[in-house]
Amino acid sequence: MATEDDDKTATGTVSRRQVIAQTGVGVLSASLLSAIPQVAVAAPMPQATLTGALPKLPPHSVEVPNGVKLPWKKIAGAKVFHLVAQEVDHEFMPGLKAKCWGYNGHVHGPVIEAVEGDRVRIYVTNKLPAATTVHWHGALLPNGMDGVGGLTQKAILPGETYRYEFDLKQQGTLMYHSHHDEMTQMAMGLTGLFVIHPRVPHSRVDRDFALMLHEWKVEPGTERPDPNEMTDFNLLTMNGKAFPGTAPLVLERGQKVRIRLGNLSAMDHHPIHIHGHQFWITETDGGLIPPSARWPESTVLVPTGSTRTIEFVANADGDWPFHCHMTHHVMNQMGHGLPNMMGVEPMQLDAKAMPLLPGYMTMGQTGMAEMGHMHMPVPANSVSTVMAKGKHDLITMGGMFTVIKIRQGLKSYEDPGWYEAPKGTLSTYATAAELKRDGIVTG
Ligand SMILES: [Cu+2]
Repeated sequence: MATEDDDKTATGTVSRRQVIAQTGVGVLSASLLSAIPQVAVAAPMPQATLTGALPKLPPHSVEVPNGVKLPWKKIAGAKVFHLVAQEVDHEFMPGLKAKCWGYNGHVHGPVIEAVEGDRVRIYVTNKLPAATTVHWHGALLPNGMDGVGGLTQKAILPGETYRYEFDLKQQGTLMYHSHHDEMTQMAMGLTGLFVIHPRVPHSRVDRDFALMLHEWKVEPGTERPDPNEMTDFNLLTMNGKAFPGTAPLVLERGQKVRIRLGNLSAMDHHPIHIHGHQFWITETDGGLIPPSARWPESTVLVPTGSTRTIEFVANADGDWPFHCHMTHHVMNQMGHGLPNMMGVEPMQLDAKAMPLLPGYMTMGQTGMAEMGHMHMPVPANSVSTVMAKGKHDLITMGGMFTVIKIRQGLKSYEDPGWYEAPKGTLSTYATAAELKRDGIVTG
């Protein structure tokens, strides 16, 4: 069985643990559960002016936060890759692990990176307990290389290795995934991104990131994702990580940035939103959007089975959220069977329940953020709903969420820590003098 070796990065620390009981109450000792872009034209955007102190990235190089790229070697004119489908001990975030299925020891699989016009030869070895195939999602290729079990090829049995070989006739952000028992195998994690750079660059960027979006059901206390889940996903990830397990995207101010987003979630699209900036949507998995047809956005909808690529200039310092805007996708391990406790006055209920259930406490009556301040135990292999510690307080989001950290004068792309807001640029408690000056009556 493979283990991951590159899962060290986290933007927050696990400092508090708590849980939401299925009934909407927490019981300390009981079994608990689940709980317009700055540029005015579509393209091109201005180039960044950099100091030269930062690491130079090679051409045709995509960065994979929390992930890796698949190595290759050139043999007789072909780029040769080797994917190994296997069970992987995967950590979604500190405190939450599961036995998933991935490739080459990673969930999701390593990003395959190549250049338009390349001939690729990709060997796939099946070390899973079940038959599998690999489909090259979005690729223009011979039918027999399409990787659809039963239809275009025999399934790859456990222990077998198959060869896929084709010319890359396009550029863009594609994906790869199992196309055999799809429901089970993709829910277990058998997906990856396939980036094909154009032979002649159509727009130059300083940074080029690849993020795969996914959704999972991992019942607290269990060790495997549940592939039968259709609606109640409790773990939403970017590159296999749930915040605070996601690595920040660290940018030098002024850099031009591309982010490629792929989505192979079972059932959901993800509207991915950026703070403090605007971007252009430049590509789909069908290729480049002509500049005249692009439009500016701060949220891009990434349908399942699709990729979307955005480009923007990182022109404002700060710690900016970059996250799915479906609010249940930015919580960790929510139990969706919770009753609505909003507005409930719990005092009498608590008084009556205490003698029967020592430690009993009603929770959720003003929302979920309160959970973050309670020190509650959680079941084995589960995490709290709200738990990331930020600079100013708890961050009341998790899941499909990361932080874009923009600074000036970076020496490296390591996490620079939290942003220090310059004097006069931080929202703070309004003073009595300010309220009086502006005629604000607070009641
Ligand atoms: Cu989402």
